[in-house]
Amino acid sequence: FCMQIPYMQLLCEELFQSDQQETFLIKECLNNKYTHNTCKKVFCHPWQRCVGGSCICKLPYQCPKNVTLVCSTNGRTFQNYCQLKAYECQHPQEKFLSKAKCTLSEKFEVSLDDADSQSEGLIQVKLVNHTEKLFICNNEWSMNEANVVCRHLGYKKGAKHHNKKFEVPESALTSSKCLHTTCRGLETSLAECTLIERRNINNNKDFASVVCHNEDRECLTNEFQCVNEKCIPLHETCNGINDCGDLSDELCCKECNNSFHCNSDLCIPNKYLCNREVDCLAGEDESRAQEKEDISTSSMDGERKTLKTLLPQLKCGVTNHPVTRRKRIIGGNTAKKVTTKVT
Ligand SMILES: [Ca+2]
Ligand SMILES: [Ca+2]
Repeated sequence: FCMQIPYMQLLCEELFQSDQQETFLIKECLNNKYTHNTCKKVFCHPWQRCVGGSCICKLPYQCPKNVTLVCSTNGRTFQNYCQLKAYECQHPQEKFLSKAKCTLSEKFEVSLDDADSQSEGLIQVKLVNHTEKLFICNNEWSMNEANVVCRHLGYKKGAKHHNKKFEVPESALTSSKCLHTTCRGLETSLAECTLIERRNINNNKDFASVVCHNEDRECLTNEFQCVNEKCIPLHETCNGINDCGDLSDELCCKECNNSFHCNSDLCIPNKYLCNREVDCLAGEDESRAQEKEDISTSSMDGERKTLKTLLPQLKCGVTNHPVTRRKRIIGGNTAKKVTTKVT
């Protein structure tokens, strides 16, 4: 409609530009179509390697050995999570199921509870070695988790909304527990996320919901087009949350909203600061000395971190990390000790 009337076109362009100015996006950078697989922006997964600027699949044997046995959805036991993920990288139908040797016919199930649609609703999960289905708690529920739920259910672009209200069914009203869920946002199965059974405090009926992305359309002027062609509101760019699902909304940011700016113009969540994992390529998220509790929980995220520690990395702060001194040999002689003054 804008484009048909010349003076309206000008007005529209101005409007569009003012929308653009409200964001921290770097326009030239967006042309490169960076994603979570661009290793000049982010680290590749431990089951990938960086070749020519892109993360590509490792072969399972290139993974570190002997971490923890894991089971795949096809009932095969792998030596560790990295080996399974490296295999999945080339055979996407085989996904992570559980952190143990496979036992007969165990299933991890995710379903959406809504009478009218298959692609939206409250989320129910049946964990491995459990019989009951639990709803997901709504606290700390973000697009990171919603994207993983939809991807798990086969919606490649992930989620469209993560906070739509749905009617709570009878079964949920009597439920005393819910499942607290945190994901990194790039998992291919919800089973890889941290899932913790929690008492449903005060019988809160506020459960997590999701609307999965099952449409293709042009993005509006107040929307950002992700590299995977999903449309998200412009104000959700550069906020540390992987709303796109392929991270493309966080990779070209001159500043960040409520999140941390890495030197590579990537925004990461504040909770990734000094969490003993390097998230910014140059390690600036871990280079500031900060007091932080160890929040390690049992999940594949912990396993992924363990795998990452086997790769070269930086340490957080300056305290509590004794440096091993080695005598360096230069030209066959022991190097002289150099005294440096600390000011
Ligand atoms: Ca975002
Ligand atoms: Ca970090």
